[in-house]
Amino acid sequence: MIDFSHNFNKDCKILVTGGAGFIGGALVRRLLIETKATIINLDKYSYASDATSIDEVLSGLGSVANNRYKLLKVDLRSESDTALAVQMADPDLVMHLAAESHVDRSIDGPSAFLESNILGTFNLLQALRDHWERLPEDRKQLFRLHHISTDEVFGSLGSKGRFSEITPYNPRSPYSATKAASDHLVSAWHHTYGLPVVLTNCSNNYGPWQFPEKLIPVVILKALENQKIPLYGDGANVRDWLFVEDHVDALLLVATKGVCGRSYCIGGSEEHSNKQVVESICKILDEKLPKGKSYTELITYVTDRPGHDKRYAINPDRITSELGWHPSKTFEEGLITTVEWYIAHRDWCEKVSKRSGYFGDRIGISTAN
Ligand code: NAD
Ligand code: TDX
Repeated sequence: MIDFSHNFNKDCKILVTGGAGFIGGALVRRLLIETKATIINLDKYSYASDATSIDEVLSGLGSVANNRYKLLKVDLRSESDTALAVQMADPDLVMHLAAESHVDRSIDGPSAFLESNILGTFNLLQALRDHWERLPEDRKQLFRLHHISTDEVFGSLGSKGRFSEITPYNPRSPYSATKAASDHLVSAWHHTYGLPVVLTNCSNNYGPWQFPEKLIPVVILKALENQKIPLYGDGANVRDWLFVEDHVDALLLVATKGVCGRSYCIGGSEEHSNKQVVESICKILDEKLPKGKSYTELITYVTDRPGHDKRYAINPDRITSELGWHPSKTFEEGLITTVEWYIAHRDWCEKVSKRSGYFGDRIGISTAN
């Protein structure tokens, strides 16, 4: 683990957007545990939000930590609420993770993605520009917006090559198109208005507390419930997997040491086909919870995702050589940790499923409207 405590003293105010989501939650927990800074979590509390993990950390840390944490239930789609929230937070650092994040949902309902990911980012940028321009010179010099984005903005790879910071943008799903638009807005606000920004594009994350709609939790939960495990298309699509805590390490490094105006690609260098991922999960479950026949028998090939990107892979040379970042967990290690976590937290999965009304049904194959 990397020591960031010296970068965030008690006077530092960090605004995290999307802190009630999967990656934002992991970031907020780390900031609470490892720094003395004040953390303001701005989140609209969507179907994908849950603060159980943050509440657990807060109750372990006691009243001093509680005073360092504020939750603002705010929707970035509202210009006035966003402006007010930024005023109240008065941040020195902003880490912007709030977004609609599930590709399948973006196929069924793209407008929510345009609103949150594009309009929401625009509202935040306008509010931050106003805030930054009014800051006293010493705080103005240190202020920074860190925009957290995805490798999906680069499109789909063939069997060779990897994405890097100079790869041209070529988004192909409604989700990735809106994330690409938000990246461009952030970059434009830097070049036009001088807003100090850093940007990261990361590959697929996995780990504890991920809402059960993404591949890895879907597979674990379907297997535990003895239901069919859906593998889209021929299962040959490849993703580059990164354990969420390693992403948080990278984010903290870029936020504190990254060069202003620069972007950094983050990836685990762990390329696996979906079929390999699903079979690995089944193998872990065969060992941990044997039930007579292998969980692999539940694997079912289903209709492919429309426009399904074939392969993502990140070349992390810049963040490795400039900032010294390396992932701490292999995919094998991270997957065992994750499977164990979901086995032990089925009550949490039931709770968030009930609250959101999402019970693992197939989404993302209807005609977009
Ligand atoms: P998530 O869906 O788990 O969490 C997103 C959070 O953002 C939710 O709590 C939601 O309520 C909040 N949010 C959405 N729209 C909002 C709005 N209009 N106003 C306020 N809050 C809003 O997503 P995640 O997987 O934690 O991803 C976080 C960020 O990281 C996203 O920007 C995503 O594009 C990016 N990212 C994710 C991955 C991944 O594999 N999950 C990989 C690379 C980049
Ligand atoms: O049930 C499934 N079966 C299946 O075969 C699901 C949910 C997915 N898949 C496939 C589709 C993808 O090829 O698995 C792969 C991973 O799918 P997702 O978990 O939906 O992730 P992906 O579409 O790759 O996008 C993720 O990584 C980049 C995150 O959701 C994004 O927020 C992030 O930007």
